[in-house]
Amino acid sequence: MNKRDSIAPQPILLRDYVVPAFLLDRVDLTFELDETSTRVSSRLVLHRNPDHPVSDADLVLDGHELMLESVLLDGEPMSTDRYDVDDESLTIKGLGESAILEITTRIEPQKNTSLMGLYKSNGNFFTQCEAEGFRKITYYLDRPDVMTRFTTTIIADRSKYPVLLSNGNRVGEGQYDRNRHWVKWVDPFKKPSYLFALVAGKLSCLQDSFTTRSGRKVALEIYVEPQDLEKCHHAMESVKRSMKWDEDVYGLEYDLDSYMIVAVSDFNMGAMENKGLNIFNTKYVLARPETATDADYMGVEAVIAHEYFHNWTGNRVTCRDWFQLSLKEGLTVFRDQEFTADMTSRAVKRIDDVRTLRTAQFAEDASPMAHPVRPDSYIEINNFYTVTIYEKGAEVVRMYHTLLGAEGYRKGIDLYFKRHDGQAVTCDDFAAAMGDANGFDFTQFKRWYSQAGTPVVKVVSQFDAANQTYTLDISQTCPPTPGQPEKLPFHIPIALGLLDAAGAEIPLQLAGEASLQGTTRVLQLTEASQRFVFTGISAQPTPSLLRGFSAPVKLDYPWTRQELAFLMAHDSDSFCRWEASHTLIREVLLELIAAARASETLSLPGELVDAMRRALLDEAADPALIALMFTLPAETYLADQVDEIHPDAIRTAREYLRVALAKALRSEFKHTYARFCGATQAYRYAAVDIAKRALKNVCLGYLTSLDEPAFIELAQTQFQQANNMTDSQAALAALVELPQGATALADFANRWQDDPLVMNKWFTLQAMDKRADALDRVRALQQHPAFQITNPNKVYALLATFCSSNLAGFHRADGAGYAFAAEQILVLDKLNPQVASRLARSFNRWKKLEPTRRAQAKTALEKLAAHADLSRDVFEIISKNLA
Ligand code: 0A1
Ligand code: ZN
Repeated sequence: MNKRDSIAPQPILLRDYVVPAFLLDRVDLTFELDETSTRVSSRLVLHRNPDHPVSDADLVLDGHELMLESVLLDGEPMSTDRYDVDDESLTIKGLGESAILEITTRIEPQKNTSLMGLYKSNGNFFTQCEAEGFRKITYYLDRPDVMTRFTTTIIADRSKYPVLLSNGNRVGEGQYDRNRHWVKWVDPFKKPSYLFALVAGKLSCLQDSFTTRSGRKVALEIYVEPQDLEKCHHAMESVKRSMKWDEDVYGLEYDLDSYMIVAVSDFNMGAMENKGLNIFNTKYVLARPETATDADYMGVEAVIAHEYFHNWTGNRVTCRDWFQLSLKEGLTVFRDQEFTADMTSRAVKRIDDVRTLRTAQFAEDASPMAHPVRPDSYIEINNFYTVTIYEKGAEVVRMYHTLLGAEGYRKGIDLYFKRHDGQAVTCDDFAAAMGDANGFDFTQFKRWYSQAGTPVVKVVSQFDAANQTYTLDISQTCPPTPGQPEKLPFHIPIALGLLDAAGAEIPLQLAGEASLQGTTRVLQLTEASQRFVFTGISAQPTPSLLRGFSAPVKLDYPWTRQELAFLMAHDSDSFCRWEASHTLIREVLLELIAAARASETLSLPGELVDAMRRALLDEAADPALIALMFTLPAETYLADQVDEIHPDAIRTAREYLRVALAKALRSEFKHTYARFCGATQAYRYAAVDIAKRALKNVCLGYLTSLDEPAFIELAQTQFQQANNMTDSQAALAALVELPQGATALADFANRWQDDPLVMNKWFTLQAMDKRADALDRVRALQQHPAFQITNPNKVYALLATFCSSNLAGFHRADGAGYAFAAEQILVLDKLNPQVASRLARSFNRWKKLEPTRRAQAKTALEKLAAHADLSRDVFEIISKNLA
């Protein structure tokens, strides 16, 4: 990396962890908010940490982009020679056992486009402190293992900022001077700085309440811009459902008098669990049928639950350091997944989650950014809010649940809270609580935290008619990942069942067992290879493997197409029924991709058509599952299944299959569309209705791909008459690439130009355009008045969608997509490094591209790397890609 090397950002290492030199007894903050500069005064009551190895260590407070006004030690002004200030910190030498420091700084939130620390959005003030944003507000021990009680006083213009919020309980308010008022908040719970929040502005509030099971009444408040107040009801219902569920399933009650949610339209991520004052991207709060799809409704419910659940898993018990991020995130994602499964359809939720895991996390595991669930090094922690930490982390927690059963899992959770409430702990502490509560040894299991990569589990089966046994030889391997050439065997729970020739479940008994033990068994694979022998099996069974996706692995089993069709029709495990269809389609697609590369004629295998027809016509089946069976795997997922990526062959194959299925099942799709086409019914957010809409819209997609006037009219009619965004968006998606698409897009924009969240959908649909000029369209759309480069949602909707999901569009043979991405990354890096870094990840697959594109991508990456002033965020992605 040439001249950069000398000044290249250095990685932070887990093995360098040292406890903090000082601890905080309390902190009092005062904010004087103003249009041109904000003054932050903090009073820190500190004492030395007796556990720190150096007894006279300096106090090093983190601080970034701050203007220091004054420092007082124990009430006396400190002369400037008693402390050092640099770009990252304020260092104070020679402190005694305890000290009271009063520090005043100035900041300019109105200029802050990184959306970290204190910033403005649509005229209001917001904060984002996780992971290291608090240091952009004031000098502080900005690390999660320093927990203390906060009081916060906010002073601001009363007419511009009538609402002043922070964590905990409101204990006082008043008039400060002629125009300004103040509000004081006290948070009774100790917390790390990353959970601090402040909001000030003109906001309207939806109020409600929840009475906890012990009878305490909690005020629920959702704050939004006034025009959005009517879009908060679904969010409020979701809060109440989450509170109830956490009491019922985990025995956990809310602990403050009020629970506040604030929606902001400029936000880097989904939402943030600040104590008592969650701050949300508007995308995960606002919903009404005309503007939000079923997926949006589910997203709101899931993210509300996620942030609410963090109150215990994250806030009451937090992380010792950022390497332990999955301690709170993996656990909280598992909790929100189970909540959604209980609120909607368990099978559908599991399939959705597995699809995300496979498309995004398996891809990450195979990329230069691969890292373990507990990484051991990072350059920029903001780059580690990844699908590995979140989704794979949730799979790890799910495996404890699978290995221990619901009751044992709950015992482990109870012990975890009993031991660690109020503490900042590690993934090892979590594993210890799970193990100790159950007498279960998780030593080997913990390799899931330290080893990156997706294990491959190979199964070989053998039926022995003479001995009536069925033998499974199961072995595991894991491909190398950066810094980890060799892996040790994982502890893998493999849930499975066996079906007889009629499709019925066979009761199972392993050799050596005294009796039959159910029809679904969880085998524990701990060796590199192991043999399992089932006895009393009288005829060749069909195995149903990895039921419910019991481990985040790739399964290698030589299914025949007949077996897959059989499982699609008969498996009692809904996940495996879908999985069989997915495997069948994937295999067909891989053959089609190979044929497309070789310029051979493509053809559709009869077994697939028959199996899919049977599924579509099965009126007893859940329409949501059928819809999922007909949802073809993403181009990016297919790119991860081949040795060398030829984007055009992938697109040709996938489009061929779509149209060929539509031709083969034309009348069945037509019939099914008609069956579920209750367009005039009132919208309900209910699993049964969502399922019908999903299948109906899948059918519409196939039918319009036939390019027949009658079906295009069907889509146009649905587009015009839809009373909900699910149907409207699906119809628009079906039309976009047709000649009729332009009018539909214009109508849509005309109707929704003032609704930023709806306009995001409009940008996304066009970013996914499969026509050859997609890049030109994306460039043109950047000039649209609704596009703003400073708004992360807009960048994700248009630029990130194009670069990371429009495979053939972005990976153009001429390299124009790469040049475009590089140019946008540089622009964004100056405004918002986190967003820039997300875009930079679009290059993660570059090493697997066919040679021409690989060379083009490399050139673009090298050009980026040559910029000496990249943020740490982008530097880390680019340098790891080039390593
Ligand atoms: N803890 C949040 C995620 C989050 C992380 C960083 C943020 O700012 C850069 C914002 C939110 C969650 O898991 O919901
Ligand atoms: Zn989270």
